[in-house]
Amino acid sequence: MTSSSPFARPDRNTVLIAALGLVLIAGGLVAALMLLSPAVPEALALDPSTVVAPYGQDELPSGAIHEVSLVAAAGTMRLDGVDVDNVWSFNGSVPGPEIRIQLGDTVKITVQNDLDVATAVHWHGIRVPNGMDGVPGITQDPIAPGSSFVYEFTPPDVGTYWYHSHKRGNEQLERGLYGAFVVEDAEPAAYSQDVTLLVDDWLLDQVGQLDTDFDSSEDLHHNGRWGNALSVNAEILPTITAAPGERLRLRLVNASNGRIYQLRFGELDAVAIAMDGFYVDRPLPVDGLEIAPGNRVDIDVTIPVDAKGSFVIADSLLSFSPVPLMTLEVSGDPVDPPSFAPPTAPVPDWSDAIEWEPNGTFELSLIGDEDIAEDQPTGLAGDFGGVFGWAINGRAWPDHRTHVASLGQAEKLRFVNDSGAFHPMHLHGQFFQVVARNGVPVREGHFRDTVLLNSTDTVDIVVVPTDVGVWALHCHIQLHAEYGMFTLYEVR
Ligand SMILES: [Cu+2]
Repeated sequence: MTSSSPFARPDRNTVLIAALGLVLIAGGLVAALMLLSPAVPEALALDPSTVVAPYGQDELPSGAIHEVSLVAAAGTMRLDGVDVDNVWSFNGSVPGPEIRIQLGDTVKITVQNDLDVATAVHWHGIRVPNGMDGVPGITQDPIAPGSSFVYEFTPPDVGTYWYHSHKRGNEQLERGLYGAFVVEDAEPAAYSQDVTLLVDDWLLDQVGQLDTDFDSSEDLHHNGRWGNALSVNAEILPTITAAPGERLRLRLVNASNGRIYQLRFGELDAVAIAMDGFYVDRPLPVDGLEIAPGNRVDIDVTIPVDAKGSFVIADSLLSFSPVPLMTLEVSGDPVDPPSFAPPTAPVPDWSDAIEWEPNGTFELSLIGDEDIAEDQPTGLAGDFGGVFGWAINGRAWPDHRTHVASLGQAEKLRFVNDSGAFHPMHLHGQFFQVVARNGVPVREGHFRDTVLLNSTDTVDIVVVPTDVGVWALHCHIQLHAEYGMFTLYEVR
């Protein structure tokens, strides 16, 4: 950590103590509520057409093709006054170039790998044909050093997405291989500014260089790699400038390897209008919303006409020590605030699913070497060190059981977290709704592609599989996925 950095390295023990506190409370609750949940022999009838409709839009391809070239290579990044060496980025910048298109447009993206190691790029949250999903070894061969791969697809949904390396993410994401991907509304609401904010935390050493222990055993055993320098668009405590009365759409992406954020806007009135790309059915308060690795949240904030000066937007996950993320500097002549209702979209109510039996249960845990076969190939990262792995149903990748789902057939899945650590579970290729937490029905009013499980949470989701193929289902804490918490979800 550099002496000029205002941020203290997060104390992992503090995070763990907080997590374990939740364990005790939630554990009892789960046990009590599970006993109360009736077993239903068969899922209630549900017409998939009523639930599939809000996902896709019948937009025809516009015919516009955006040819994009992304070159992955090592370079240098200026952070907190220091040239950080051996950052890996797309086109020499962190984040990589923002890809911003209209609904119906096609992208043709050539990824050239000028790194010394193989890579692949995943378009997080975008429903792409399976072969374009960027999961090496599953949907494509890794892009070898010196070679390239062309991704071509037409995103079917508007929203805030992002792209990132899906190969050895604990190192490649951490070094900077990510960028934003926005599919604009056909008729965008009249925001004064539309700003993309990729939030990331860097783990820097004493001289401001990247800590290169990407496989730290301590991080691996706990909640992944948490950095000591919080950045937005790879800038520490950047400033957004706005005039009084302006209304901003902030598209926030959590690009961190492991860190979870809870934003605090202070005196500013901010509501969430989209989660993981999709509009919510009613605006949600932003304060207190958990934003886990992989999650996106779109925020609608209006600067009061009589406001002036600086407003700090902070992360308050650890409420006793909020960390400033960025500053909103209000200056200039006031403007008339754009007047329109925050954008929303209808989201079907699947709360009946509380009665359904899960079609699949995914127990998340840490397993020791006695559970891992000696001849088992190593994990995605390569090296378990023969000690332990993060597991789904007792199996650490590549040991796994593929879950098979039927196209268009709604199903409930249950995640059970017994591990004492956080796990933001990410399903590729489909969206889902959370319908229960710890046996208690919830109506979130939005879809997701990534859901956070606190240390002993049980979470039920409903998925209507909309795209065939073999999709990844994994924890988005990069070290957890890399060391086994990864399985497959096949839609036939
Ligand atoms: Cu995890």
